[in-house]
Amino acid sequence: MPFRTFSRRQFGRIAGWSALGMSVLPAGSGLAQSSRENAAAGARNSSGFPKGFLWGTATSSYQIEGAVKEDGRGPSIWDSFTHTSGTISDKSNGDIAADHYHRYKEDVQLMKALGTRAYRFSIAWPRVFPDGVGTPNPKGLDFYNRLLDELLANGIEPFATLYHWDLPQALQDRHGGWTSRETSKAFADYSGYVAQRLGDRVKHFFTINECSRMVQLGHGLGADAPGLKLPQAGINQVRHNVALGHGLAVQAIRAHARAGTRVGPAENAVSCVPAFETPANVRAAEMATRELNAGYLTVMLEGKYTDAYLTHAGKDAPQFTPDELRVISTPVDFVGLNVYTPDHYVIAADNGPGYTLAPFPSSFPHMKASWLRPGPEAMYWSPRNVAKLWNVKSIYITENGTSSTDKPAPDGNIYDLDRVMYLRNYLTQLQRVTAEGVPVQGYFLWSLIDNFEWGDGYEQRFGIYHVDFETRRRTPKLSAAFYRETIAKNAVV
Ligand code: GBH
Repeated sequence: MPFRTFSRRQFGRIAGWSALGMSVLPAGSGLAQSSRENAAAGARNSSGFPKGFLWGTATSSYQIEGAVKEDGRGPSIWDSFTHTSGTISDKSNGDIAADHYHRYKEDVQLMKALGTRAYRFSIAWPRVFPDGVGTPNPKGLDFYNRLLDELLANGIEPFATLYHWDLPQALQDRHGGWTSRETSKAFADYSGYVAQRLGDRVKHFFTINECSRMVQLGHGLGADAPGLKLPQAGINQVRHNVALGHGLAVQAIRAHARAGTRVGPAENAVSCVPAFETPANVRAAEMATRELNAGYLTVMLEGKYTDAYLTHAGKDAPQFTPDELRVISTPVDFVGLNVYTPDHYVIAADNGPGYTLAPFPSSFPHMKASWLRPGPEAMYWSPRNVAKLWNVKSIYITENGTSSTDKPAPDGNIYDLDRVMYLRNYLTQLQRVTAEGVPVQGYFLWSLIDNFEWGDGYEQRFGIYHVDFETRRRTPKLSAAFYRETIAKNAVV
């Protein structure tokens, strides 16, 4: 049997939904009423989320858009990287990806069918400034104008990420990219321009997605663009320049956006979970969170590198000025956290740092991606530790999700039970943390649709909608039905 398919016109009766046991409610009629009732039930129910909790999905430009040469877009470091042999496991690239550039209207309908009220996407810097700096390209910005209008017309609030790794190649060529502060400054100029032009409709901006990954994998391991393997001093300097770019961008957005615009980072913070919950282990996990994020959230929120970070770096420590630390720690309005896996289980210890990071036994399970060890408690401890350590008053979970094999069953449906299991367990911990008053205000599931998964090409699918990369047809997986039901009830189902 072929995949379940639907067009925009057919949306009110998506075959995939009913085949997956979901009733399809006509848009604009009973749905609003029933979600209100469900939300009220959720508030009484121990599995419920706070009233008004914001449910969304997330994507990024290079992973979904395609159209890399259209409307004046300049090349990015990811175009160069994917077109270098030996970089991507299946030798693929993002030239077409999910073709979102041409199919964004259909994709907004996918969001609407889930009942999501928010969408986190990223803006491709080389569409807006093909050369990194200088004259903006109006046609590039127009794509985001069209997307924003479509989102708002469908009742979906846009949350824009300014940098999800697609640096204009021109800046890599001219300055060595993030090895130079010139790139930090160029990022601020671009951010200010976008905030001015889109700030009438975008009320929430994320600066940089996962500083940690672009520093480590892009400049240390060479596994992500720009594929550099710098010595430790170089990596530490890139980390500092990236943090500086974040701080300068916060200031530029404040200077150019409308009053009330909110801005913050979206970081894959190193997630430290107490091995089990004794007061000593809980305290140890807090200390580990502060130290292991020293070059990222800690410096952004405290305005200094920890003593242990600088001592450990020794002669490789980054060059910085006190003024730069003040810029890096410009106050933010919220912290975005990408939560996938517990990076460390922590045990209190009578040693120098005060904790031991327990090594993972080789028998510890993982999801389809070998790095993705399921540890649902990370969804509790990541926001809880960030709120506690730095008194953060507003947190968004900016990504959470998993890949799965996602092979259609004989009946044509994709029963991604491992993803449903993963999401159900993580959302249970998210419910726990919100019920305890930790200020998590929204959740963006990674990802809306299958997409280009960086070095893993198209071999790891993270979408809750399947994409056939031959036809670009989208089909809901079972997890889409699960998420839709969770949103409608405002409670884990
Ligand atoms: C996120 O990274 C990204 O923001 C997103 O673009 C991506 O599609 C999504 O998650 C799914 O991966 O290869 O063994 O060195 C998630 C955090 C941290 C996960 C680095 C992969 C590399 C492991 N990532 N990690 S390894």
